[in-house]
Amino acid sequence: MKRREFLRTTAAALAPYAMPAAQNTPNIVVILADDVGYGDLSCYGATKVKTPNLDRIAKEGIRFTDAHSSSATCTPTRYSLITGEYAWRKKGTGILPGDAAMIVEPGRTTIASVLKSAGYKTAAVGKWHLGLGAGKIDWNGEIKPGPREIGFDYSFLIPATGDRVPCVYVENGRVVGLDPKDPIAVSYGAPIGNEPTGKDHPEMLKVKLSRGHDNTIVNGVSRIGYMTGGKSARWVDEDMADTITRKAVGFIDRNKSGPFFLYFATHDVHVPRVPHRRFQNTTSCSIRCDALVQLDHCVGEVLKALDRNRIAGDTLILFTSDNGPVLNDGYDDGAEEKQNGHTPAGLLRGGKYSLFEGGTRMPFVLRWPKRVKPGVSDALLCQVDLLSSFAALTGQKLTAAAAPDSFNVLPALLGESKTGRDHLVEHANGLALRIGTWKYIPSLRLAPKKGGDQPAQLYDLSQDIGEKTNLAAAHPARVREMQERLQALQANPRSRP
Ligand code: NG6
Ligand code: CA
Repeated sequence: MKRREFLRTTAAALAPYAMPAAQNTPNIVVILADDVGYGDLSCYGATKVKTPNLDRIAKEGIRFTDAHSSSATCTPTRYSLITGEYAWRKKGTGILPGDAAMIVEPGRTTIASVLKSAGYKTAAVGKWHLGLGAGKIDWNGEIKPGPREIGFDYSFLIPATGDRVPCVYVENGRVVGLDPKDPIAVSYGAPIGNEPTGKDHPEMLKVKLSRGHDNTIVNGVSRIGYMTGGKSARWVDEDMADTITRKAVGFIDRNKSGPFFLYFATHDVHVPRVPHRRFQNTTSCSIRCDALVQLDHCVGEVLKALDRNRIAGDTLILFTSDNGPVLNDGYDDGAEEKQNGHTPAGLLRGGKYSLFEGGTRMPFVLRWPKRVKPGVSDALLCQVDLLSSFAALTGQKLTAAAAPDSFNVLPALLGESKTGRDHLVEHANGLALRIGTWKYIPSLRLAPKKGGDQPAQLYDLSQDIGEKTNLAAAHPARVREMQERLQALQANPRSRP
């Protein structure tokens, strides 16, 4: 008996409620990139930038063409992926400041807790952005609750985003490299400390500002929020991708006998885009593309770790992104001017913050050599479905209250069915509804400076993937039906069948 099987058998014997058959407990690696759009990878048609490692996953696995993040911004998408609940059902799940309390209740069923009860070792590495602690955080002590309280055995986190303080890593609830004589303080209100800010010292900045981000300067980049202290613990943006990748690979190496679940949330290609020097100026389509190449390299390091440990065949690896692309997101780093024909959302309309498909339709490639046949799938899927699907895969039962919007789409994920969900609620600053390839966006009342009132929109994505021709006037019955369905989905606290 191989060591891996032996360990599984032993784990199964010790945990009578978790009796997974070996072929149903692959290692699972979910790589969630940041602000990477549908057209950003060469396997999705990009030509100005090459992403060979991601292309390898696509070639050896399934490339999904209609898979979605649950929202067009980061925090709500991550909340949904972890909890299996649409974030718009719950107040306080919008983009969080860096000192927010954790928005996932400790003890709740999460993607990590489900896999943990199936005998997995679990880890979250990289961008968190779901809040930490229960109120006012003391960054100098144990930061709790955090990932451990929702099912992750190990964590190494960027607490919020690269553009928000505190600019430090938190490993298993402690700031890494902190000198107790130089304690950290953080403020998202009044300025604190006497360090230079981007507002007063734009000449000190290595990345120019366009909107916001003009508080404390850390490593030559000014951020949202003020921080003092923690000098020895502050990250260096140029090293961030290597640092978190090393932690992800370290977790794989330590747990190669499996099964393990790694949630690896990269920071690329979110702002501030400050890739390592070896990636800067390596593409013809701006620093954003340089960051994409860095991201692809990090994915390659994960693939190498699986190969080196001879566990690639037994590992389900999935790559996707948290929301659509944006060029200028508050820093003027030249991305807007220097695309050179690169189209981050491909043929889709909209991007980050948008209810059009570019907001939530994501690159989504999945490989599991021992079980999944390579191919392309147009099944409608959402990241909110991963929880139920992985529960089904590993034989875990969910209570009726758990994961209220997470569908078991395992057959579609594994390429055994072409059908995913029948419908999906898409979320940005409002809600939209997909039923099959039909897309409905309700009428919106907007201030004149935001474009004024918008009529209801209806698109047939099978003919019009770019959402150019509004068919609402031609199909009043369908509009009414979709409007009622969307209202019902909002009124009912759960949509899981
Ligand atoms: C916005 C920030 C943007 C980005 C975003 C969150 C400004 C002007 N804009 O408020 O830079 O941080 O929040 O991005 O500050 S997300 O991908 O984490 O949702
Ligand atoms: Ca994002």
